[in-house]
Formats: sequence, structure tokens, C-alpha cells
Amino acid sequence: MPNEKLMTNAIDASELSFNDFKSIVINDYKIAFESRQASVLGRREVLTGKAKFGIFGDGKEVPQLAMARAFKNGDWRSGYYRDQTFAFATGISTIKEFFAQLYANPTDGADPFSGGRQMNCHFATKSINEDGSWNDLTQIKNCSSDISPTGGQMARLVGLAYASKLFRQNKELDYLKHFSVSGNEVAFGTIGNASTSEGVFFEAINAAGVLQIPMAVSIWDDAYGISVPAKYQTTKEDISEVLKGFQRNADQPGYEIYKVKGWDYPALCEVYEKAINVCRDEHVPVLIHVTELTQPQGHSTSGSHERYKSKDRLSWETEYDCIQKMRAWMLESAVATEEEIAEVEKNAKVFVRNAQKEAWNEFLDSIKPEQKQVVDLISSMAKHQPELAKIAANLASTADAQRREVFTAVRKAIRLSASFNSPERNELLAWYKQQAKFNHDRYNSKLHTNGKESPDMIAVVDAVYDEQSKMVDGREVLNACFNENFARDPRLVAFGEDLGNIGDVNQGFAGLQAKYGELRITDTGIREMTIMGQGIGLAMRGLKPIAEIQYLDYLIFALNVLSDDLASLSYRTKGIQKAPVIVRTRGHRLEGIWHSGSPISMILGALRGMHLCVPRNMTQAAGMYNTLFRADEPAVVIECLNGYRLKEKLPGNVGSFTVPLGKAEVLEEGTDITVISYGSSLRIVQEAAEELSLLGISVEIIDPQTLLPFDTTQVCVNSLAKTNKLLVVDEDVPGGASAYILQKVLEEQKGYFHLDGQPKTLSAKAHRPPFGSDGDYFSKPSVDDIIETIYQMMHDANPTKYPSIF
Ligand SMILES: Cc1ncc(C[n+]2csc(CCOP(=O)(O)OP(=O)(O)O)c2C)c(N)n1
Ligand SMILES: [Mg+2]
Repeated sequence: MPNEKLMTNAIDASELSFNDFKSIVINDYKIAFESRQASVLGRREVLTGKAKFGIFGDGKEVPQLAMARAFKNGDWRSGYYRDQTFAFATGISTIKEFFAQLYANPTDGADPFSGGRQMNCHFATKSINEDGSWNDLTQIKNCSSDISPTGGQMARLVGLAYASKLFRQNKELDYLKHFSVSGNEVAFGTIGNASTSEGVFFEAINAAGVLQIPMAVSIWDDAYGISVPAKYQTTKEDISEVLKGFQRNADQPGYEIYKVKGWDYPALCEVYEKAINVCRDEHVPVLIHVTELTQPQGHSTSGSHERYKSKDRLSWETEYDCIQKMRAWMLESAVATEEEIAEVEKNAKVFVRNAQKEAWNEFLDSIKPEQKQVVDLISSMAKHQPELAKIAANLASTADAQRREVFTAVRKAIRLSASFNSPERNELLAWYKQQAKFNHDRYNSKLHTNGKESPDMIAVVDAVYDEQSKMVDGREVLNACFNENFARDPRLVAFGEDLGNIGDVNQGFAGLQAKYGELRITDTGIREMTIMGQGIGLAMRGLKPIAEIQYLDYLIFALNVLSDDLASLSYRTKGIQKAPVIVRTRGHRLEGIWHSGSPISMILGALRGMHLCVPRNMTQAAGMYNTLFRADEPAVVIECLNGYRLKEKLPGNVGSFTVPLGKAEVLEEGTDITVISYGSSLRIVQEAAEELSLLGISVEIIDPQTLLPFDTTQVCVNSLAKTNKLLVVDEDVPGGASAYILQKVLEEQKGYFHLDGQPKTLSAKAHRPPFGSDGDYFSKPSVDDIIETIYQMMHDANPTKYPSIF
């Protein structure tokens, strides 16, 4: 075990009076000690059953004091669940709020980070108001909302730092006074040593080195990831050793890399000051590897570390506990006396205890009135039905009842009294219905920002055409749309693989980098996770990124970032943060196993919280972009891979007409059957409809245009009311997005009641399509497949009129 001497000369106190210096240090110690108490008490709260799970920052307190000292207003943090001390030191969290989150208190303001939705130590600061409008982000210490997947914070971190570069270098952004002061903000990242094994860590480290952005990554190294020691995690068991090649030198840019012991308070203060100055002033990424940290209480409340740490390791951890070491240094260097320290510790214990009690009592007190009301209401019904008295008595005697117990009692009483109508029952019913509103707000609201710039608030502007309107390639429609919007809004930026210099693989951005500059339209490395993270970070800082995934098939490489971080952001923060990223990609049928994908059900399943636009051509895509560019919610737009060279008529207002989201269109009217399809398949359906009309079958074709949201004006069910037959056609797997569409139309829109035959789906095969035209023909729905499926449905309904063809 290491046995370094305590450093005593590493904090530069030359400009402070001894008393000032002393009070800073003692205050730091107080924060660290309070934080430790919060961890100890927090664990106890879980073990006694008052909270469900706890993960704490014990053993990581002292480096976070140093990090907090270097962190200024306007800076950003993207970290993980160990950072409570940092949150206390910066004022991002109070100790009471920390406990409120531990108890999952959903009362407004109790857990200001997630509204009681996230596990403890998942912090966030308020970037936006209820109506989606921005706060002044230069005036606060910003904390992007934490997520639990380890390493998941790294992708977003790249974007948070990249925003500083754009704010510093692009003078056109100077008017955005509430977002940046000349790009001087540092993005601080934290990550555990074991999580540096994740691919996203390496991707982010490389991206920031290439981009040269002010990103400061701290690695809290306690030599373990739960039970798995460093020898299974990291080559040479030393991440900064591994990353040495990233160190900059006189000839080549790169990183400044620092290594410091996590129990050495003065050394930590010095390193952080130095590192963050380099990062902030020179816009150079820095990495601070903080070693020799411990976990006094083990990883989390899920188990004890005595199971997997050796006796030697455990006794080393006791000896090298960073708070103990800081205490010893304070005594040794005469910063404080034993009595002074003991006084701080005594007060801290009382303070934390009180904060915990207050948080717990407030949580219970928020539910008690509901409990009492329900007990009274059910008791009053008992005169009609004696068995209800038991339910009321049960609930009355439940100490520390939570909402679940209250509502279980209410719903049981309502069920049991279904055939005993009484005024008392009506009162309980009314109470229950009224509470549903509050519970929806507490537990189900804010999947989207739903503010004043939500997509459905954007005015609908029709495309304008006249005799002069030209027929152009689809890609030129997009190009003109992007051009006009980039001229209109300096916040727009676009980036992705091959997007800058050549203007993307299908030329949608051709010529625009030359016009708007490399800062706004730029190439990136092949790194889908951090392209998405770049978008998230920029969007969180007030910019409007178009983050491109070259082919829809490669969205899978970024799905974790989109699902865990972007799609969940509004919900997990209960609407205090937003990231209106527009993910641009292209998909559906083309050629080959990885260039003709349409994995729509994967997206539908993973990205609730985002909008999903599936335009049938580039004009519709442009209209959707025009809506999204003016709105503030994230979306994926899937352009049709096989549509860039097809001719379309260029609207006169290509940069400003809008296609509203959720607005389905009847593409062709018909009377016999409704066919719902989207994207590239629609052209095939239209071709099939032509032949079907020769066979005397009239097809109504509907394009929902967006799948999230889906047909908000009930176009599908209205069509079904007329035709009574339904076929869904798409290129996803069987039971994929077509099943989603059936659920929407048959169940939500109640289309079931209009059917006179079995509804059907026609999708691609379960495998991906083989390369070549024949691979496509035998794997994806063809014109022939559609004609025959529809004909068969008509035959089933009327075999005389439509005799069997096979
Ligand atoms: C993507 C992902 N995989 C696995 C987990 C489960 N998990 C939670 S914490 C953890 C260990 C992390 O260790 P480290 O990064 O060293 O951080 P420490 O907890 O030691 O501070 C694991 C495996 C997770 N949360 N996310
Ligand atoms: Mg660790």
C-alpha cells in the first residue's frame, strides 16, 4: 500500500491572511464532513426501509472540494452519482434536497433535480422555466442532469465543452448573452475509474482531443467498479498511464494530463487551479486522474464491500480515508486545533441529522392529508358496506403511509362498492378522479417540454408554388431549406461524418460550409455516440444543432446516448432542462444489409420523449425541418435514402413553410380499403394502388408523416369508418412499427369497431435484406406483395366479386 508523506506546501496561501486561509479550509472541511454524515445517514435510511436504494459520495469528498473551488458561474458539469460533495460545495444541492431525492419526494421543489423521479445523487440545475423559456445560464453553476448508465455522461460532456468553442470563435453568437461570456466556460466531467472501460469514454476523450475544447475530466479512481478490481478494468491498472499518448507537446495539440492523490487536499487544490486555468484560458482539454480514493461504505446499499475486498485493502482504505487525511493535515500544519475540528464535526452531525429529519417529515406530511381524507371517506362508506371499515382501519393504522398504500385502499374501496351506490361513494370517486390530475403531474408529466416553443405551437405555413416553380432533385429541396434557415438563425449548426467539406453523402449540405463556415457546418470523426452527445451539449447551452447519423442503420451505435440521455431529459428532470437536438439521418430501402434498414420499432421503443419524423419525400422533410428549427423539442428525421435524386417541385418558401407534427395526410382517396404506410414504402403502395384500380379495388392511402406523435387528428380512423378494411405496410420487422400503428388505430382511435375483416400488416422479413435488387424484392414488401395482399383481403370479404388468383 502506498505510504506517501502528507504534503504541506501545495496550497498557495501567499495572498491570503492566515485567518482567511484558515476559514476557507475549515469551511471546506465542514462541507466534506457534512457530506460524509449525509452518506452515513443516507445508508441507514435505506437499511431501515425508509428509502429504496442509496448510492453515496463517501470517500470522494476531498477532491470535489478542489473541483468546486475551480468551478465558476456559467461552467457546466456532466458527471455521475458520486458527486454530492461537489453539489453541496457549489450550492447545487442542499443536504435537505439530497434527502428529499433519497425519499423520492415528488412534491414541487422538494427534489429540485428530478421532481422525485431519479435515484439519489442525480443532480440537475434549472435551465428552463415551466414554459420552456431559458434562464440566464451565465449566472448559475450549471449541472446537466445525471443519468445512471456508467460513462453515459461522457457523450454530452463533449457537446457542453464544444459549445464554449463555438461561443468563443463565432462572433455571430455574441448576442446570446444569457448562454455564454465569450466561451469562457469550462465543462467539467467526472467518471469512475471502472467506467473508463466503456467505449463512450474513449470516444469522448478522442473527440475532445481532436476538437480542442475546454473539457476537464476528473476520474475518481477507487480501484474498483463495484466488486471488480482494476486488473479486470484497465490496461496497466492505470488510466492516465494508458492515456499518455494524448498528452500535448510543443508540436502537437492534445491534453494536459494530471495525476494526484485523492486524499491530498493541498495538492488537489493546486492541481485543480492549474488544470482549470489551462483548460479555460487555452481551450485545451485536461484530464485529472485522482487516485487512491476509497469507498468507506462500499459501492451502494446493495451489498457490502467486505465480500470482495481483502483485509489489507480495507485497512488501507481506513487509513487513507480522504477526510481523515485532510483532518490530519489541518492539525499537522496548524490550520486548526483538535478542539476547533471537533466543534465543526459536532455541529455538522446535528445539522445533517436535522436536515434529514426535516426532509423525511416533509415527505410524510405531504401524504398525510391524503391518507386522512381517504380514511374518512372510506369510513363514511362503511355504514353501507361493513367490510370497507377494515380497509379504512388498515390504512389509518399504516404508519408512514406512502401514496401507493393510500391509492390501493381507494381503488379497492371503489371496486368493492361498485354495486352500492351512495353519495359517500360518489364523493370518494370524485376525490380519486381529482387526485389523478396531481398524480399525472407527479409521475407522468413532462415527457416533452410542452412549452411555448413546442412543435405544435409553431404556425402551419403551406408550401407555395407558382408557374415558375422548378422541378429539382430532392436533395436540392433540402439544400435550399438548410441554406435559408442557416441564413435566418445563427444558432443553427450541423455536423456529422462527411457533412462539411462535401456537404453530406447525398449533397443536402453541398456548398453550405463554404458559405457559412466550418464552425457552423463541419465534418466529424466516425463517432456516433459523441456526435449525438455533441448535439445534446450544444442544445443544452442554447444552440440549435443538427446532428447527423450518416445512415439510419448506424443510429444503433448512438442509441444508448439517444435513449438514456436525450429522450429521457425532459421527463427525468421534470422539465427543468431541454436539449432540442435534431437528429438527421437517412434510411429505408436502398441496398445491402446495413444500408437499407428501417428499424422503426427499435426507435419507437427507445426514443419516447423525442419526435419521430418519417417523411415520404424531401419536400415533406424540409417542412418538418422548418417546424423543428423553430421549435424546442428533440426529434429524429429519417429521410428516404432512395429519394435524393427523384424530382420534386421546389416550393417558393422552402425555408419557411412548415409541416406540422402528428398531422396525417390522405395521399389518395379510396373506398374499399385503408392502407397506412410511411417513408419509402409509400411510393410502392401508390404503384400497387394503380394496378389494384384496374382490378376494381379502390385504395385509400394514408401517410401519418410522423410516428411520434401519431395522427393526432384521427385521419386513420375516419378513413376506416369509410372503408372498414385496414392494411399497414412498412419495411420494419413483422410485428414492429406495424404493430405500433395497429395499437394506435385499432385501440386508441377505436378503429376496431369499424372493421369488417381481419386487419393485416405487411412488413419486411425478419432478417435484414440481402444485397442487390433481388435481395430487396424478396425481403421487403414489393408492389406485387401489396397487390396480392390487398386482393386477398378483398377476396376474403367477397369471393364472388374477387375470385381467388392463386
Ligand atoms: C452502462 C452501465 N453498466 C453497468 C452499470 C452498473 N453499475 C453501476 S455502478 C458500476 C460500477 C462503476 O464503477 P466506477 O466507474 O469505478 O465508479 P465508482 O462506483 O467506483 O465510483 C456498475 C457496473 C451501470 N449503471 N451502467
Ligand atoms: Mg471505482
